[in-house]
Amino acid sequence: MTAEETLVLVKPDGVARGLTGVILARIEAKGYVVTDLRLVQPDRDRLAAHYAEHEGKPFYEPLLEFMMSGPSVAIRLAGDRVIEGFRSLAGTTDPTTAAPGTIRGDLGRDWGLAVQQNLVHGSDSVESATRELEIWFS
Ligand code: DAT
Ligand code: MG
Repeated sequence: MTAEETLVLVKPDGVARGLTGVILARIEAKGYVVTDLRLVQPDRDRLAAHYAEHEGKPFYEPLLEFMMSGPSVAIRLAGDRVIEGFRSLAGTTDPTTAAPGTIRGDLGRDWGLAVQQNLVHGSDSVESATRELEIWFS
């Protein structure tokens, strides 16, 4: 049986702040396996596909602008229950209140912007993971 897979992104803030290594170290220390990894400068079409569920929300345009502001590191990650497990490692969306011990809680903060810069993305379901891996690794 094939292990579950998820898409993780180290977003432009994480790459720009030089945190790719510490984020990868946390993922590897947890025991998940990186099976593919690439530095990607996404265009608007790729991001619109990735964030389709958020179209029309107040933070949508700022989110796309932020995600186009620099490269992200796209990671294909494998392991049993990796979708749930990485979301737990990442912490909740708002970095101000994300639990200490999580990536967002330890390494992120509010910068007073229209969109939260919270360092990482992780797929939220098997369906999302399949869709998002195709978007970033095709
Ligand atoms: P997550 O990344 O935790 O799955 P999401 O899918 O709801 O969160 O939103 C995508 C990104 O958009 C999120 O990582 C940060 C930003 N965001 C979400 N809700 C926001 C809000 N209310 N205000 C500002 N930015 C927000
Ligand atoms: Mg999400």
